[in-house]
Amino acid sequence: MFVVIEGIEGSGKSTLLSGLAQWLRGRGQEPLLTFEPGGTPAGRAIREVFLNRSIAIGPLTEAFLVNAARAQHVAAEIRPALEAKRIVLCDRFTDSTLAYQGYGRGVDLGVLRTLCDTATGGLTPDLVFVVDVPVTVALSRIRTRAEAPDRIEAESTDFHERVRRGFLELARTPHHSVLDGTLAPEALLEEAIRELRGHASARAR
Ligand code: Z5A
Repeated sequence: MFVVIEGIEGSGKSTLLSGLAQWLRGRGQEPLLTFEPGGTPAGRAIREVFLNRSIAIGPLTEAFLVNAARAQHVAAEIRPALEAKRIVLCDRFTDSTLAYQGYGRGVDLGVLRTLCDTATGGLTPDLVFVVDVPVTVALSRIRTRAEAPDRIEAESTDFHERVRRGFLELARTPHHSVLDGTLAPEALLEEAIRELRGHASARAR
């Protein structure tokens, strides 16, 4: 089963992903925990360029970079794990490209869908959690960090609002589940586990 967690930065995705992984391990599973852009040595190298504000790149280049990392990630990590019947928990996937480079940067959504489909070879998640929080809440969480803001973090509040709207529009499908990211971490995890269980039993029927 391929599960993706999406949302604006600071929404609590990584915290939720760790909680889900721990819960699955407690049930004897060995999930693959992974993230984008990254997930492979090539992906991590691409991520350095992607997030580094001192290297000038345009929106289309951003889209190509994340999809170059994704092609390697899907081929080398995600597909083999799924073929081995492992649950894959991935922090961000193609919706992030549509939300950030599409809704945020203005790259044509049709072009982005073609790029993403090419990179994934048509692989789509079974379930996408969208952890939704107001931009002000998310930004206040990440502004406590010591590191300088990266290329995306440095963007305006308007940009992050467009990205949030994008995630919510993209979530109007049966394989998406929007979670309230203002809940306490434990309550958010409970919600996600409930959804995951419901989804897994629907798949088993
Ligand atoms: N990007 C893109 O543009 N296009 C693409 O196709 C892809 C990505 C795949 C990667 O950033 C950037 O790449 C990302 C989009 C872009 N940039 N942005 N913005 P990243 O990997 O460095 O980081 P991130 O994925 O955006 O998220 P993050 O910084 O790791 O945040 P998070 O995972 O959403 O949240 P967290 O780390 O779990 O929690 C953040 C803080 O909130 C932390 O202090 C927690 O203790 C706290 N927290 C967590 N949960 C809660 C709850 N429930 N309540 C209260 N406080 C909480």
